[in-house]
Amino acid sequence: MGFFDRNREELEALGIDPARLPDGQYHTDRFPVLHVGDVPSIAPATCSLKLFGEIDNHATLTLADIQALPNVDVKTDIHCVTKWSKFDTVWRGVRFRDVVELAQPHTAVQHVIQHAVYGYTTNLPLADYLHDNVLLTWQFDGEPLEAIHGGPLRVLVPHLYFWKSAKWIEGLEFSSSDKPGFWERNGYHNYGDPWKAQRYTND
Ligand SMILES: Nc1nc2c(c(=O)[nH]1)N[C@H]1C(S)=C(S)[C@@H](COP(=O)(O)O)O[C@H]1N2
Ligand SMILES: [Mo]
Repeated sequence: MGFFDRNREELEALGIDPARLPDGQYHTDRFPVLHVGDVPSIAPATCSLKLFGEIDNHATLTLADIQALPNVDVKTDIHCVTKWSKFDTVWRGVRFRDVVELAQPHTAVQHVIQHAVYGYTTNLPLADYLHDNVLLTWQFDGEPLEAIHGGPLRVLVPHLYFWKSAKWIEGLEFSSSDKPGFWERNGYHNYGDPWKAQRYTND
């Protein structure tokens, strides 16, 4: 039996349904760290989020402004395209859709591009940001989000591969046209649904 089958058996032995693992994924209790470039050191006091593009409210929100929106706790599984999945991760943040509402996008907007430090970007349809579990988050497992995991502030889009969740988020661009992001321009799928194994461009 190979590694992936053993990994699923381990889950069953723990009383966890292996059907929670998308095809080709294995579960881990660790929290791997993955990104391009260095870990930036951003003080919470200087952390901000610029809303731009086709919107009525061109605002720059401070971390405090964001934290003043209704806070929610989300417990969810996450799936990285490098094949690890982690179950029952717990995050506190604000619903992304509350920030969309604040931005007041024009009716033509169909895409939101996440802009993070060092030019990392990732794109998704506006509709994907409206789900209950999609957050702007500053807290993992009851503790302030560590810089290595994107602190002070990152995006969480748990229903897609984890590259769609930008760490060190600093801007949200609202657009009527799609703008493929960093990995999307470099061979990865434009959408990235782990349940359809949408890893590479033509998957
Ligand atoms: N700003 C930024 N965000 C990023 C990345 C990155 O390189 N830069 N990598 C993505 C990828 S490929 C993954 S798998 C997750 C990893 O998040 P983690 O390090 O907290 O596990 O962050 C995503 N967000
Ligand atoms: Mo990733």
